Amino acid sequence: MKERRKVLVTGGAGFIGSHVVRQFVRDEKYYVVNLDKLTYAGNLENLKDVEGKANYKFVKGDICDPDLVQKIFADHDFDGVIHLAAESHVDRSISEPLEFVKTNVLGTMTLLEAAKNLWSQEGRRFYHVSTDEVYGSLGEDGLFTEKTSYDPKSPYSASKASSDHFVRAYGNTYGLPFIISNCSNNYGPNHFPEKLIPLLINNIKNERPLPIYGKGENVRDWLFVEDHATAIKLIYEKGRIGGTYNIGGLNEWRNIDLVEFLCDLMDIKLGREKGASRTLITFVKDRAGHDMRYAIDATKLNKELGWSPSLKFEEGLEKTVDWYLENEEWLKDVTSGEYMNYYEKHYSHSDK
Ligand code: NAD
Ligand code: TDX
Repeated sequence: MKERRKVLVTGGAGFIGSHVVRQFVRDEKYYVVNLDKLTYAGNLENLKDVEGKANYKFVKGDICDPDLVQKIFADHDFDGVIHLAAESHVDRSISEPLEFVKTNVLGTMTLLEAAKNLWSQEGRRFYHVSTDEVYGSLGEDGLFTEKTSYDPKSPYSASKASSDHFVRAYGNTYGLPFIISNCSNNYGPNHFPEKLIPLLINNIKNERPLPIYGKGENVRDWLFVEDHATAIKLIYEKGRIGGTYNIGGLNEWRNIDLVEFLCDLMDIKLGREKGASRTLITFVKDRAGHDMRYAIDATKLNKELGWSPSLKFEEGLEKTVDWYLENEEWLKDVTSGEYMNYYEKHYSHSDK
């Protein structure tokens, strides 16, 4: 058998990362090393089905640790890096902005330095997975394109914009072969229940209040996580070096409309009276600096690489609700903190 292509995925135990890792491990031509610190957002239960596969290795560690990162690069001679590790929750970035600078900016720099110093550039690619939030906030009209100027407005988006800039600077200054994609809001299985959709699913299930910031008029463009992971694999394999790709679902929802739709869907799933869950909706103080609207134009990705979302939102949301209802243990472990013990339990007798 031909030698496998080695790829380093960072943040592979998180929400999107676990779907990316799974897609690459399923493809036998890859050998995947997953470097993840297992912060509160990292959960190895997301990856039970790939554990023990011959073409997969998990390394617990911090992308901000230069010795570790350099050792991993030296040990594996990767063809490429898919960098997803980050602090990802906007509300947390408002209360703890420095954590976001550390991981998202210094962590990215640590990886870039290793790639610059330890890679011969030929044939490699450093792929940074980023967000549409770097473009700021839209008014009622228009879409973010790859040419939209950066205008980040939260500490989270400022840290992601900064890391995007550093990736491009390493390309320009040192010739590092890079690709960046900027994606809209994801939803789907394994989403940590601090983010809107899984938080709502969990609260509806437990008949707890559904906190809606402000008037619920903010708009987000939602994409099923598997479709994002498919786009990432395609861009990694076929995207143009030095290129930027926007990824999005052309699927805008006002928060309040989404919440009402989800309430009605879950009433059916849970056998509750129609309208029961809507009574849980509670308007709360708005998020500081809350971006009004995000919406992505993914025409370039569609035209150049033929990608388009595979699922309609209604189907994706139903799949997501079904997953949460069928995976009660996952949700229980995550909300109780039990999942944090998983690493100790599963790896205490192995060298991983
Ligand atoms: P997540 O918070 O679910 O997961 C982040 C992962 O990174 C976790 O497994 C965590 O343990 C790991 N991590 C954090 N700090 C680390 C460190 N210092 N060293 C090593 N690992 C560390 O995030 P997500 O929602 O899966 O997002 C993944 C990436 O995609 C992020 O870069 C995010 O900015 C980007 N993104 C997310 C969305 C979205 O809707 N969730 C949309 C567009 C882009
Ligand atoms: O309790 C809530 N109530 C509420 O009204 C929460 C958690 C959110 N919201 C609103 C804020 C947003 O308008 O719902 C919308 C979605 O919020 P989040 O799920 O926190 O996502 P958002 O802030 O849009 O950012 C997400 O998408 C882009 C991800 O967390 C980022 O990592 C990604 O880059």
